[in-house]
Amino acid sequence: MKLSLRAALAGLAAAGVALGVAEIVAVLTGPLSSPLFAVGGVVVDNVPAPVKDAGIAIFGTHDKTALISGTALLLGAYAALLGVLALRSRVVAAAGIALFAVLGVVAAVTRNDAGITAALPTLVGAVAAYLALRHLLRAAVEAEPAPVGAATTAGPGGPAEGERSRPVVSPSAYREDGRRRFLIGLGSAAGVAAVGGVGGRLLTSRRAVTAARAAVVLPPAPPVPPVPAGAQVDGATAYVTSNDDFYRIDTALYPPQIDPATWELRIHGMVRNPITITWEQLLQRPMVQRYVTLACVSNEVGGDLIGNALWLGAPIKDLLDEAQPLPDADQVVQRSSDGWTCGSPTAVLRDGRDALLAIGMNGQPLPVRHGFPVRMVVPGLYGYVSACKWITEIELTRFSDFDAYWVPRGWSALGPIKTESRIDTPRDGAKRKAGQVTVAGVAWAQHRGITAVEVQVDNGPWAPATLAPAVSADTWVQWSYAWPATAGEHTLRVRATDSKGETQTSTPASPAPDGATGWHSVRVTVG
Ligand SMILES: Nc1nc2c(c(=O)[nH]1)N[C@H]1C(S)=C(S)[C@@H](COP(=O)(O)O)O[C@H]1N2
Ligand SMILES: [Mo]
Repeated sequence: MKLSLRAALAGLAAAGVALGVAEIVAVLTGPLSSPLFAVGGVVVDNVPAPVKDAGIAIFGTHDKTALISGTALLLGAYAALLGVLALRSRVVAAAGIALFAVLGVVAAVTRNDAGITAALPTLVGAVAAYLALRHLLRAAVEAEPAPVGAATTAGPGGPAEGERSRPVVSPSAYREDGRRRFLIGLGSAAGVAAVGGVGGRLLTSRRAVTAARAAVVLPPAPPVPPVPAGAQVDGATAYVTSNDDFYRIDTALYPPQIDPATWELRIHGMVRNPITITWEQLLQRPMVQRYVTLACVSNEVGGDLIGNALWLGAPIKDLLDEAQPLPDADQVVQRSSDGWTCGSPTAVLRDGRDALLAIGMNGQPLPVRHGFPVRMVVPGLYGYVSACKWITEIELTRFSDFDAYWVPRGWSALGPIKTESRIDTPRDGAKRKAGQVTVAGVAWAQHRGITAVEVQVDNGPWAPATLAPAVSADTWVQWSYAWPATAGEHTLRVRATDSKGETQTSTPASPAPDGATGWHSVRVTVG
C-alpha cells in the first residue's frame, strides 16, 4: 500500500471517529447538535431555491437522506485529502480539522433554540479526530520502507563502532510493526465510527419522545363525521390516508422532539390579549374531529403529495378570538420549535372554516413526523402557508411586515389550494383488455368543493365522470368513469370543476410560486 493511500485512509478514519464521537455526545446535547445534522440543516435553509426544488424533484421524499449522504461524502473527500496533506505538515492537519470544527460549531449553535452546549459534539469529535489522525499517520509513516540505513539512525559517517555490536530493530521488523499498528488503528477508528454512529442514533431515538407520545391519552373523541357509503371507489387511492402512508414534507432533518409536559403555545404580537397555553390547558378546550385533505404546494400534476386524514383538534378561531387581534393584523404567523415559520391570512382562520390546532390524526396522537404534539391544519390552504408542525408560537402581524420561511425563497405569501384532479387507475403505461375499463381517481378543491369531473379519451369530447360522495368540501372526492376501451394506444385526461364554476386550466404550470396547474394524463395500451 502506498504511503499516500495510507494517509488518505487515515484522514477518512479520523473523520469517521469525529462523526462517531460526535453522535455519542449528541445523545446528551440533542440530535440537532450533531455536526452532520447541523450542517445539513444550514444547507437546507440556505441552498438556492432552484437547487432545493431540483433536489425534491429528483429525490422526492428521500431528499433528506440524499442530503445527509451527500454531506457525508463531501466530508469524506475532504478528510482523505487532509490526510494526504497532513503527511507534509502537522499545521495543515490541525488547521483542516479546526476548519471542520468551526463549521460544525457555527452550524450547531445557530440552529433555532440551540444552547452553547450544541458546540460540544463537534468540539469533542474534532479533538478525537486530531488524536486519531496523529496516531494513524505516525503508524502509516513507520510502515513505509525506510531509506537504507535510516532505521539504524546512523550519522553521516556511518554507524559508530560501538553501535554496531548493539542489537538493533531490523528495518523490516520496524516496518511490520508500523503496518500492524496502522491496521489496528484503522480498524479501531472504523469501530468507533460505527459504534458511535449507530449507537448514538439508537440512544437518541430512545431518548426521543416516543415514550411521551405513547403515554398521551387523547380527550374523549367527539363525534366523527361519517364517511358516506360509496366514498371509496374501487381502484382509486384510499379515501382516508393512513398515518404511515401520509406524505411527509418539512425542512427538519430530524423531527423536533417535544415533550407535551413542557409544550407551550404563545399567542402574541398584534393582539390585545396575549395568551400562553399549556398542553393540559389545550386538552381542556372543546375539541372537534374533522376530515381535512392536506396538500403540498410542491405537488406536481399527478403527484402524491396529498393526503386525507381525520384530525382531532381545538378550533383556532376561538383562541384567536380570545387573543383579540388588532384590526390590521392581517397575518397569523405560526412558528415551529425548530424556527420554521408560515403565515396564513387572519381572515381565513376566522371565517368559520375548521382550522384546527390539531393533536390527533386518525384516532392517534399526532405521529412525531407529522408534528407531535401539536400542529395546525387549515382546510383550503397549502401546507407551506398553514400547516405548521411542532407549533410553539403564533404571532399576529401584517403581511407587509413579515415574510415567512418560503416567501424569500421564491414562493407566494398566499397559497390557496388550486382545483386539481388525478387519474389513479389505470396507471400511466398500463395495459388493458378491450371492453369496459374503469377509470378512477381523486379530485380536490378544498373548502370550495368539487362539482364535476370530466374525462377525455384521446382528443374526443369531454365526458362526465361519476362523482362519489365525500364527507365535506374540505376533503378530496373520488370519481370513476366507465370507458369503452378499443384496441390501440390511448391518452386519458381528467379535469375538475369547483363549486365556483371554475374548471381547471389546461395551461401547465410548475409548482413554484403558488401551485402546479394543468391536466393529468396517462397513456394506456389496449389490446
Ligand atoms: N415545522 C414545520 N411545519 C411544516 C413544514 C416544515 O417544513 N416545518 N412544512 C409544511 C409543508 S410545506 C407541508 S406540505 C405540510 C406537510 O405536512 P405533513 O408532513 O404532515 O404531510 O407541513 C407543513 N408544516
Ligand atoms: Mo408543502
